[in-house]
Amino acid sequence: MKKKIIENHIKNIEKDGFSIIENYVDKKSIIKLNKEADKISDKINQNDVSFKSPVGVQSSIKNDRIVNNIIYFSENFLKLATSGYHINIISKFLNDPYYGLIREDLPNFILGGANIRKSDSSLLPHVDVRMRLPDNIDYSMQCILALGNRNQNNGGLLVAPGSHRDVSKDLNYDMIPINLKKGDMIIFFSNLVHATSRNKKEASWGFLLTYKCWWTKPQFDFLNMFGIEKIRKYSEITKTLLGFYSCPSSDPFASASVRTGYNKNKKKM
Ligand SMILES: O=C(O)CCC(=O)C(=O)O
Repeated sequence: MKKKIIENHIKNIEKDGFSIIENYVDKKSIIKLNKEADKISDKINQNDVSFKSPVGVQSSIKNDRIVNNIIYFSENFLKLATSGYHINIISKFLNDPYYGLIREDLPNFILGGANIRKSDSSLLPHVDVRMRLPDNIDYSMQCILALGNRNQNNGGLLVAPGSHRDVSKDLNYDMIPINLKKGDMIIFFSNLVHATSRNKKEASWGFLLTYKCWWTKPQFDFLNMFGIEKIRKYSEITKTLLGFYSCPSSDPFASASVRTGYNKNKKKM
């Protein structure tokens, strides 16, 4: 049953560049996650000098409520980012088939970033990759889990279906709105042209996830952020996604192969 569902999402993503998992997270959990999101966000002072605003196209959302690395503050968000069948779907695209040191049916890609944002301001059409490659060469994917209804009236996502296979720098496409209900998750290629609509109603939280091939530059150094001792306690899949098995070593005697497998737990910092 799950296999068929996963295959259908893979087909949608290949064709359109995105797919929507409806009711991915149940309503009760969504209520809890919203409460937690509000609580964590209330504690963070975005006006503090240590809070770094988004840059480039993303600077338009600098005044929105944002919690970068929500997974650092919440085990519930970390669990959502590192488990569930969206990981199986993404493995199809981002797993390195030559990795060799982790079982092929398990993820060997990494989590690039995981933040929450309230959809107050809109984002212009953009892609979140530095190279738009033709054919089936993909190295970065994103997910948005809607913690409230997110649609064309309250800052929801707009996408240009099929644009993930274009290499043009001109991002002038016809866009369609993605109307997510709370608990729905969209998975899309980071090279799919996307934007967000203007918010005319009440903004809501979105949990924004970026996953990347293990060999790309990570957005965050989770090993140092969480601390190696804490990371060691997580499951093998969580460790992999946090970069534990593919982190460049600072040990001059370490192997030149950056990637390692589950049996090698003695990573030196
Ligand atoms: O916050 C959103 O809903 C979309 C965010 C987005 O487009 C991005 O992070 O690239």
